[in-house]
Amino acid sequence: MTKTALITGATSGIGRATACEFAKYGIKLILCGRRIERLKSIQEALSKLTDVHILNFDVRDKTETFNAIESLPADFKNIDILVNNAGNAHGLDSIDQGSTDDWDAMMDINVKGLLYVSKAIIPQMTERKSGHIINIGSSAGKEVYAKGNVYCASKHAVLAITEGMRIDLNPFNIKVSSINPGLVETEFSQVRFKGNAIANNVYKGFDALQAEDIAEIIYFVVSRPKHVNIADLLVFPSAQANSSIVKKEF
Ligand code: NDP
Ligand code: 8X3
Repeated sequence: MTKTALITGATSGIGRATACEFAKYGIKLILCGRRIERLKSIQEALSKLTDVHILNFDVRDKTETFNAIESLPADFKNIDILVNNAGNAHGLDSIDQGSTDDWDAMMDINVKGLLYVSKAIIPQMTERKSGHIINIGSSAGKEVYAKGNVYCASKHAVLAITEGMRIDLNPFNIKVSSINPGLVETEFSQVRFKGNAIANNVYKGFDALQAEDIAEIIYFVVSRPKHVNIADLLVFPSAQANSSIVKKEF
């Protein structure tokens, strides 16, 4: 039977690549993000392969999030796969220098946004006693690096929430998986450094992971047989050995 997946942060990077990967296999898609024009153009491109519905909301806004998911048409209502991917780092500063606005953004988007989207979707999964939730964490959720403080905390929280979800949702046959990438070349650094030119240096001379690498892994995880759950996966580029190796001064 055709599955339906909801992907947050589908306008860019890992989320967009995952949408393209899923579309190849005919998975029906609900694509979410704030940038509506991007959502429309991705919808147009992928509609040649599968059915695509778009939802335009900010995961920081609880009401918007619940209303958007509530608004899904009947043929997109039963979500089999939730990919909680929306998120970013904001700033790279030592704890004494960090901006409280950046801290708010990371906790509100990466942690609370993930919770709001999950809360809106989990009841229909528990009712049907099936589903698969993929939370995109980070190597930063396993190991703290210099100046990563609050971003690392947000991703440690994602890992803890993932583990809690796996325990609580196990009686409902819902699989919960955490995928934790190292450095992936996306718009991530443009956001972290707020468009500053130093963002261009992050991937220079470094063979980073590409969004498609992670998308293929996500598809692999969701396409395992019913009795197999890949619970927690850490993936680095070959050139990266741990969380701090790439944290040079940009
Ligand atoms: P991108 O910046 O390319 O993509 C981030 C996505 O998140 C965009 O689609 C953006 O959509 C969405 N997003 C951001 N803020 C909000 C918001 N408030 N409401 C709704 N959507 C939002 O980065 P990546 O693809 O790299 O990041 C995806 C995930 O992967 C993140 O959780 C990130 O922490 C994680 N990750 C990234 C790594 C990397 O090195 N790139 C490594 C490890 C983990 P829009 O702006 O349209 O709303
Ligand atoms: C994003 C990767 O190493 O910049 O989670 O924290 S890193």
